[in-house]
Amino acid sequence: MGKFDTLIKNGIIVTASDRYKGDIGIKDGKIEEISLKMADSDAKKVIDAEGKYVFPGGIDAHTHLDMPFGGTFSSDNFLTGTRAAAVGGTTSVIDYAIQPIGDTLENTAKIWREKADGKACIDYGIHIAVTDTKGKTLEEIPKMVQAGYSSYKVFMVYDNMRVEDDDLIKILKTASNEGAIIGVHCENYYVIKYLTEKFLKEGKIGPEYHPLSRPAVIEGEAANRAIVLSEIAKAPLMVVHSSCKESVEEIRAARAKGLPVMGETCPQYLLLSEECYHEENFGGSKYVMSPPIRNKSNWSELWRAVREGDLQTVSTDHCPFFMKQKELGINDFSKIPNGAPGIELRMPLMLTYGPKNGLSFEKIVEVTASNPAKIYGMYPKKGTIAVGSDADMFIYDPDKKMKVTVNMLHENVDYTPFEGFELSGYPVMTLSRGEVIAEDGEYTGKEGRGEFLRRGKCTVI
Ligand code: DUC
Ligand code: ZN
Ligand code: ZN
Repeated sequence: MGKFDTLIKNGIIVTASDRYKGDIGIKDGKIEEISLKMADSDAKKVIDAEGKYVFPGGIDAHTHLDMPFGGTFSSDNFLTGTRAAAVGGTTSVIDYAIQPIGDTLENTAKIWREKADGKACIDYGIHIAVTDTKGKTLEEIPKMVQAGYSSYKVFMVYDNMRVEDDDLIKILKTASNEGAIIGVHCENYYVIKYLTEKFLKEGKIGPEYHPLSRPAVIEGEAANRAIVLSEIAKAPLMVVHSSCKESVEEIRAARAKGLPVMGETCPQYLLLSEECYHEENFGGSKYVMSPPIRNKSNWSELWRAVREGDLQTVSTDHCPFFMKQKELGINDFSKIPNGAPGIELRMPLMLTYGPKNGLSFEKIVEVTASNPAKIYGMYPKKGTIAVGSDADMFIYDPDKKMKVTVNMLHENVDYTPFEGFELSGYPVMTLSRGEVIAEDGEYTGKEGRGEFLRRGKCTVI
């Protein structure tokens, strides 16, 4: 018997820093050896990746699986969502556990583990969204960080989830003392409330008013406020889903001052524009997410920010709802469940549209895999192709041209915001801890094989 369980040969291996043709030997779920040429006889199973790329498995650090929102639940659970992720080349997710008001963080984590364990098909971590600081919430943070929940989230908007600025400072202070990072959803609650009430009173009820009720300027304002609060708390900060120039400018200015501030964006903000809200027959509701899709004048600045390192990660904010669920807001745009799918297409979209916008494949690996692993305490177990790392990878065929249509996807939802997008290549095989879990557009692994990622301390990059 060979010395490896699996050998991937002849592929072009891409990491955040390298691109070279080589062979990868895998044993017991880990990368055992990388060299220029290995013998087939060294392995029980040989995968020929000639003419293809081998990328580290994607890490989607921002998903909402099975999430309660606006009287319903996001339609992908841990089984369907992570299966779709695997087909699209993503091998780890970090999902947001939402603290039920009045509940403990420990129980919040338990609720989310029950949603995920036995269902997740790829490895998963959990960020905890702190929604209620009454009781002993803050005191729980040190032990939760020890247990592997090393990142937190705060919403500045949404009734039932948001916290006020004084609580945000306290969470920033407490979590950062433990080496955790806080991601903040930055928008101005009171302006949204004011504009929403005004539009509805004027009979302006359609999805096209969603973006008008949440203008870019209030994302910039809230990002600035979160940054100031983090400076006062001397805490690192991640501005999640930055959608526009206004918030990018705040992140950039903070970093230029030397503050430990980082930023994330998502493919929908890089590729879609606000005209989508005018799609007929309530079609605009497909794009109702927060922050909203912006004017296309933001695209070049967002791509620049990813290219030049002002933004460190590209995640999805995957939060799908069927059109039937979107209809909860047929007579009131503010009742449309916020969110859209994206978990399956992130890697193929980035690998097609990134290079057209000046991103090398190495840079794409950095923002979709290596940086999330580093920031969220998983590197080098995850996020790279290196000896000793988990054998999480996907093989990408640059000749597999595709045109996106919802029917080819595995997400549990009846539309994709990227319908009709051309793709210049596609993942043809995904491995997680050395096991082939997706091949030629189908999930082939066992259901529920994903493991909880007990993450270490976070890092500012
Ligand atoms: N934004 C969304 O669009 N959905 C879920 C949560 C969020 O912040
Ligand atoms: Zn958010
Ligand atoms: Zn989100």
